[in-house]
Amino acid sequence: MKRGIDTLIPLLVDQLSPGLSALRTADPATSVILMMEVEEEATYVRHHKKKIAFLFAAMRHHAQALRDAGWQVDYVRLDDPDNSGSLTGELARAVERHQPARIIATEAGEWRVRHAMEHWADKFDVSVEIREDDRFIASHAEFDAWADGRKQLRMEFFYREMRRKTGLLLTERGEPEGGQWNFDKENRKPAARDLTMPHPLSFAADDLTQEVIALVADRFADHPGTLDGFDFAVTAADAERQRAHFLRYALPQFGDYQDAMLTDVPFLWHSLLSPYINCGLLDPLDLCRRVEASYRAGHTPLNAAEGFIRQIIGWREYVRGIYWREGPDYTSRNFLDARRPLPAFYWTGQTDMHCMAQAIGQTLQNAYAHHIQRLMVTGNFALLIGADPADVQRWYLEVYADAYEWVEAPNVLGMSQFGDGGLLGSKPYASSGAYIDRMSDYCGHCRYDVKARTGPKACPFNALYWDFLVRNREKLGSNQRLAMPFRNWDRMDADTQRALRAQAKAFLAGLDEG
Ligand code: FAD
Ligand code: DLZ
Ligand code: SF4
Repeated sequence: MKRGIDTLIPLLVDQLSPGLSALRTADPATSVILMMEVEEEATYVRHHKKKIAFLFAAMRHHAQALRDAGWQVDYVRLDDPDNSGSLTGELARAVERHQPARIIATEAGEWRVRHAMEHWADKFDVSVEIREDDRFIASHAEFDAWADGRKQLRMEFFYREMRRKTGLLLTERGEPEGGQWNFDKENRKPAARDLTMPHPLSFAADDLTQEVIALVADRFADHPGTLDGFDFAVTAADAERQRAHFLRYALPQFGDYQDAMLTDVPFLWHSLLSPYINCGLLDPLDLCRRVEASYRAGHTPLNAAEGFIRQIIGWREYVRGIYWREGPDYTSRNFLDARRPLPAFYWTGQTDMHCMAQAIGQTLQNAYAHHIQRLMVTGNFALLIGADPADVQRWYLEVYADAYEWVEAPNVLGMSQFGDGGLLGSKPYASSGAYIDRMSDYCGHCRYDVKARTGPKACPFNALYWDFLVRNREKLGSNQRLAMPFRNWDRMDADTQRALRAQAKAFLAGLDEG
C-alpha cells in the first residue's frame, strides 16, 4: 500500500499568517501545506479585479515565504490545467496525491466555506481537525459568554471588555487612560486640503505580482474595477512598511479626521491596513500594541490612539462575534423589507451626485473607500432608496479588497442597512445631505443644492431621508432615537410633507426607469 504524508494543511487566502493555528503543531518534515487559487472562490461574487490580484499575489508570495521557512508547499495555480475550480475539488486531488494520515485546517472566515470543511471528513475518509482561528482577540466562547443574557449587544461595552483583556490603554490601576473609555466626540472634525496630508506608500509589482495581474486581466475581464495602478503590499514585510508609515505620518491625526471626506483625496489619514490585517499579513494585536507605544512615547495623542485601537479590538472583533453568533441566515435578514435593486451606477460611478460619484469612483479605482464613505454615502443612499440588502451586501463583498463575509455582512446588513432590525446599531444610519455637507467638501462641487429639499436642483438625499422615515414608520416609529426626526416631520405643514414625498417618489421612479 502507498504510504503518504502525515498531515495535509489546507491554507485559505485569508490565512496568510505564519503563526496560524493549523500550522502550530505540524512537523514541516512530514506535512504538506496546500494553497489553492480556485475559480469558484473568485467568481461566487464578482470580486474587484484588484482584490483578486492582491489576494493571489499575496498567496503566491506567502507560499514562497513558507518554503523559505522549511515547509513543503503544494500550490495550485488558477491556470493549472487540472485545477478542478473549487476548494473541495482541489483538496480531493491533493488527498489523492499525498495520501495524508490526517488533515488539519483553521476554520474558514465564512459559513459557506465552513460548511464545506465540515463535510471533508466524510468525503475523504481521512480524519479532519478544524482548529479555531485564534488570530482574533475574542474566541467564539468569549464573545458568547459576553453576549449571553444581554438584552442589547452594544459595541461600547464589549470594547471595554477587550480593553481589560488586552490591557491596552489602561493605567496601572486598570482604569482607562485619560479617564474615559472613548474619545469619539473629539473625532468628528471636517478636514481642509493641506500640503502636509500624508500619502500612503506605493509598492511596485515584482515579476510574481505582474504575472498575477496578467492572469486576472485575462480571466476576470468582466469583473468590476480596474487593475491600473495596482500598488498593494503583497508581502508581510511590505505590509509592515505601510504600518510603520501610517504610525509615523497619519496616526497622530487619524482621530481628528476619521469621519472627514475630501474631493479626490481617497485615503486622508486612514491606515489602509484592513486588507493586510484581514488576510493575515498583519497581526491586529501587535498593531494595537504599537499604536499604544506611539501614544506612550508622546508621538500620538490619546484621541487618535484610542480611536484606532477601538476600531480594531472593538468594532472588528464585535462584528465578527455577531456574524458567527447569529448564524448563516443572518445575511438573508431584511427587517425593512427593502426590495429595490441596486442602481446600475454603483458599477460605473456615473451619477450627478458628486458624493456618490466620488465614493464609487474611488472604490472602482482602488478597491477601497474609507468608513464614512461606505457608511454615510453609498450605504446611506442604498438605505434611503430601500435597496435590497442582499444586493447591497453582494456589492460590498465584491468591491472592497478587505471584504470577507464575516466582516462585510454585519457592517452592511447590520450597521448600514438596519436589516437585522437593530441588533447591531440602535438606529439606522440614515441622513439627509446635511451630514455629508458638514463632513466633506463634496456639496460645493455638486450640481445639486444641498440646502434645497424640493425642486430640480434639490439634493436627492434630503427628500429621500424624509420619505425613508415615513415609509418605514410602522417599523421605526417606536425607536426612541428617532423620536426627534419623527416629531420634526409631524410639525411640517401638509404641503411641505406632500412636496417632499412627491420629490422622493419622482426620484425613485427615475431610478427604477434606469
Ligand atoms: P482605518 O480607518 O484606518 O481603521 C483602522 C482599522 O480598524 C481598519 O483597518 C479595520 O481593521 C478596523 N475597522 C474599523 N472599522 C471597522 C468595522 N466597522 N468593522 C471591522 N473593522 C473595522 N471592513 C473590513 O475590513 N471589511 C469589510 O468588508 C468592510 N465592509 C464595510 C461595509 C460598510 C457598509 C461599512 C460601514 C464598513 C465596512 N468595513 C469593513 C469597516 C471599515 O469601513 C473598514 O475596515 C475600513 O474602511 C478599512 O480601511 P482602513 O484600513 O484605512 O481603516
Ligand atoms: C475571496 C477569495 C478569492 C477571490 N479567491 C480565493 C481562492 O482562490 N482561494 C482561497 O482559498 N480563498 C479565496 N478567497 C477567499 C474565500 O472566498 C473565503 O472568503 C475564505 O476562504 C474564507 O476563509
Ligand atoms: Fe451629495 Fe447632495 Fe452634497 Fe450633492 S448636494 S454632494 S448629492 S449630499
